[in-house]
Amino acid sequence: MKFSKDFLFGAASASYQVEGAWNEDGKGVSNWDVFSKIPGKTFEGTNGDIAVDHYHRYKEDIKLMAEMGLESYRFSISWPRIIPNGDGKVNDKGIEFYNSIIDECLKYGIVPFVTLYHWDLPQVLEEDGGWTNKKTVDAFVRYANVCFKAFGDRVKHWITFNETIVFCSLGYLAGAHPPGIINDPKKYFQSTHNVFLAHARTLKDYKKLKQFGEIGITHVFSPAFSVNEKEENKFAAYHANEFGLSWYYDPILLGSYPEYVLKIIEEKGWTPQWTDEEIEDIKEAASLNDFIGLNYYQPQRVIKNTEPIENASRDRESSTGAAGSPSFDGVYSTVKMEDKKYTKWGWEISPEGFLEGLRILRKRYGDIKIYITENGLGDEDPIIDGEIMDVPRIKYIEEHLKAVKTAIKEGIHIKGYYAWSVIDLLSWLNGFKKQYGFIYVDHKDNLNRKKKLSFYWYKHIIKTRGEDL
Ligand code: 8VR
Repeated sequence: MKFSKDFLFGAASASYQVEGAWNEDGKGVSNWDVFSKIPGKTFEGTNGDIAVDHYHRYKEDIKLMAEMGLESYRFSISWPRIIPNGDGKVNDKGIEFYNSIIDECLKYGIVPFVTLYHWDLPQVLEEDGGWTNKKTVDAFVRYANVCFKAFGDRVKHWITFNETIVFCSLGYLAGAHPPGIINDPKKYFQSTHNVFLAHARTLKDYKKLKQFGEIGITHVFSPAFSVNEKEENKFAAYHANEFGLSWYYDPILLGSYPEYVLKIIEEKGWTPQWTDEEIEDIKEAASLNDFIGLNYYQPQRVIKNTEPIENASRDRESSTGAAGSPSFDGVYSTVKMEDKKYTKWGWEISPEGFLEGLRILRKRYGDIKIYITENGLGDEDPIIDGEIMDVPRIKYIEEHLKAVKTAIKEGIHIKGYYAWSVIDLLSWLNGFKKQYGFIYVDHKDNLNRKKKLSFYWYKHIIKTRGEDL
């Protein structure tokens, strides 16, 4: 089987992780510009001031993407580049930059797939309460409208938010992302609701503009599985999926929050402050949502937790995705299993978990349109005789693309696959050590670009539409 002609083979990036030029051409300061400079917050104090300098080298980078045969480039827009203080004057130079990126893509026939929010919030808004403040919701909707009007004639694929669960939980429970708040479930749930509201209102506005593109959201897709058949562990996995999956997918795809979670947060006093009108907006927007974007890296293996809650992830080290700590509410724990394979950063490698998760998703939400918006392997790539021999990455992507193929055969409606990442880039908490790209960046030699083995491999896969997989 070949992947159909309208299936998009792509790769992704995010503004803060690639652009650099953090204070150039009128860009405002983002929460990450500030947070990454607090001692101890990032690996070896790395930050995105320069990142991989995509801001100045985008032409070279997009040319390489074209050479690879990439059909679509998923990138994000930096909000503070467009509206420096979050809610005030629009920065023409920012608009100009993304116009150039978009036009450069289109020059080669690469479809731009744009994320409006991949975590870099204008610092002014962060200081005013960030996602816990409804003002941020209004400011986001306005920013989104500015983008639709500036780019919507050429951009027909929009993602509102990237991984709400990550920036909200690491921001308000683990303290490992801005604003660095530890263990505040009330604020955590409030921030998630405000993001869903911003998503809903943005969709309503987008449809009114009649630009006839598609719009959706990207979520982490990390289904939880019980480690065995024990009832208490099966219940732990159920609980993990209600809080980690249903809480995020239900409001977007069904237009309402899951009853199980609502009941518990009510008892605990964590229910967000919301109005009937807001709940109504979320309900209405569900039918306007065109697709769901899934970022899949690994499943979670879950048991009933027996450790004190204080041992939940509360710092950088334990917040970078490896299993082994209790959930914030102390109900379940994620564990590393003897018989599974893991990456150097302790992320499980499981294409089977991917396929199984897709089946579960279909059961709950029906035949929705899906894009795999991120999937890939973080590694330290071996260099042999000057060549970057990233064979494990090829293997990883190959196995996950096979799972996508099987899912499509079963009738699951997947319309595109975006490898994370198109080029080596800054990891939020792991610096430049953790590589994901098809294109290598030489930090010892002027950030020069070099094609990896996977570059040629992905090129072949695209060209043959995955026939050999
Ligand atoms: C996703 C994020 C993306 C990347 C990839 C890979 C980290 C990283 C945590 O959660 O959307 O920005 O972020 O995962 O892993 O290392 O920077």
